[in-house]
Amino acid sequence: MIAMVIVALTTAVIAYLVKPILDEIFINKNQTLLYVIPIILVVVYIIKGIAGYIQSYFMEYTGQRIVADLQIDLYDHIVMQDAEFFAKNNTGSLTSRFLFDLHRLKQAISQTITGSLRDLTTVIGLVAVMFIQDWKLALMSLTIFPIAVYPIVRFGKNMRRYAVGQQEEMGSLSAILKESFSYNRQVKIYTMENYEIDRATKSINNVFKLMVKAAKVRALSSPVMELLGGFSMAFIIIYGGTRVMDGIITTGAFFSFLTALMSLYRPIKGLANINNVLQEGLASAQRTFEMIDKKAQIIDKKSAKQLKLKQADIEFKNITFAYEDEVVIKDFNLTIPQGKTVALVGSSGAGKTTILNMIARFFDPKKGSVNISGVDIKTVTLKSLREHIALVTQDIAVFDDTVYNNIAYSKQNASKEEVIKAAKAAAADEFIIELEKGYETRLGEDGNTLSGGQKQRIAIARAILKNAPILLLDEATSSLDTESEQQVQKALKTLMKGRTTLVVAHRLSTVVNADIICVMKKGEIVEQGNHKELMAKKGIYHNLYKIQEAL
Ligand code: DGT
Ligand code: MG
Repeated sequence: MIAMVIVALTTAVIAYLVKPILDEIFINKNQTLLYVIPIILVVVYIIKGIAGYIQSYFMEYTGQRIVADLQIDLYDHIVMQDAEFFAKNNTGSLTSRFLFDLHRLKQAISQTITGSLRDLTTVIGLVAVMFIQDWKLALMSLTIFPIAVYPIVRFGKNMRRYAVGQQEEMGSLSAILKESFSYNRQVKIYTMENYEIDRATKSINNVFKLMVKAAKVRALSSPVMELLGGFSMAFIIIYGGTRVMDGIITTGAFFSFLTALMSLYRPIKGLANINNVLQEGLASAQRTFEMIDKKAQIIDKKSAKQLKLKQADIEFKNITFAYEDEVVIKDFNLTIPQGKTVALVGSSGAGKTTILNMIARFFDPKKGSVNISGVDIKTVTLKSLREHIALVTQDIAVFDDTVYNNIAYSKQNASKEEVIKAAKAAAADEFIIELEKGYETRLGEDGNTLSGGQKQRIAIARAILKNAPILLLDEATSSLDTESEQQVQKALKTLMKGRTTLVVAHRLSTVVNADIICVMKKGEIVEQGNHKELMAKKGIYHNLYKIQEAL
């Protein structure tokens, strides 16, 4: 801020110096001042240069630091959000908020808060010079000033409208691009290339139209401004010239006045533009802080204790669960005895994944409690609870990192031997060593270099490495071929030994060995027992099993 004030002052001083330059050097032909004034001028420019450097650098530094701090805050915050938050928010829009909103916020900060201060002090300094040189002329000029400022404001408003339109259109264009590129095979098989080309062309042309409109305003703005400048200049020359001829002011004073007036253009333009930038920045700030103010619902209680168990049993007690207002589980009761395996089977949408999600507290039930070895999981810390659980899900998550790091994700300090052992147990070692760089191969986005079954085995190896007392498998072997499924099943069998396991599977052949099988329908258990008992019952399970056997 100090540097800014210095920049403003030196700008005014330079305009002021025009008077002695003209009057003393060119008109009075003063020999000493011929050398003194240029030296003063150079010194003033040096000061202005240094102050200008300092203020630009710190302005940028502050703006960037604010963005970086906000990004860190926002990231911390988003990562800590509940599963519900991620179910509701589109990852693309989260990313765009993260990058673009904060960038615009930075521009608003550097242009309004800091830029306006510099422009305002500069305007004050220059107007002061104008009044010092000739207050009457200054008053005259300032009354015609609003006429000159009006078009600037007008142009600014139009520009803003086009900018907002551009951003929206760019957003839909990027959605079109993303979809048509990543669903490329769908586009091809349904021969929708032309449809997609039409869609993209329309969107690209909309962007083009808005860009051209903005260019038109921009191209028009400077001739209009110059013309207005020309008019005011003509008026000032007539009025000021008369005053010089009448001997009221000196030639130097007049030119100093003119210099100050012309130097006003840039800071005034800056000030006129502040509102636009500020509005955009405020919109971004609002979106950002909405996100930061949103508190996660599933967090540790103040009195939360550490859960520390070698073995565990799980009990669902009178659970009622709803996504928003839609009840999907009602009065659900189930006990998974320590070290036993319980399987959930049943039609798609029955609520199996939902049951699993509650154990890890991705979601909390609306009523009832989930207890682990008699302890309500809401009374322990999330971290200690989740340390007890290994999870392999329907949607397999592979990070864009090496195979080694992908497996070691569940145990940061795992040794190389442990990782390989886990991979072997998951029947993954065999294909990993075939990869170009073995365990050091990078998997690429979404693990695109692997097949679905290979990714699944990596995820299973990760779960094996964690060595947790509770194991949750949600369709963990669904994308394996029969041979590797058998291998993985064998691996899982060793893994399940002594662990409390909840398995969800559509293929009943994978659950026949479970200690208890629960058949679910619309959020309720409709049949329960081991394979033999359920087969003898000749109910839903029996039917399902017969159908699958026939396939
Ligand atoms: P699956 O995986 O196809 O065999 O089906 P389940 O048994 O795992 O079903 P689940 O628990 O994913 O879904 C149960 C019901 O809840 C189903 O009607 C869809 C609905 N549902 C699942 N996840 C969400 C969610 O995140 N939000 C909302 N509003 N509803 C959800
Ligand atoms: Mg499911």
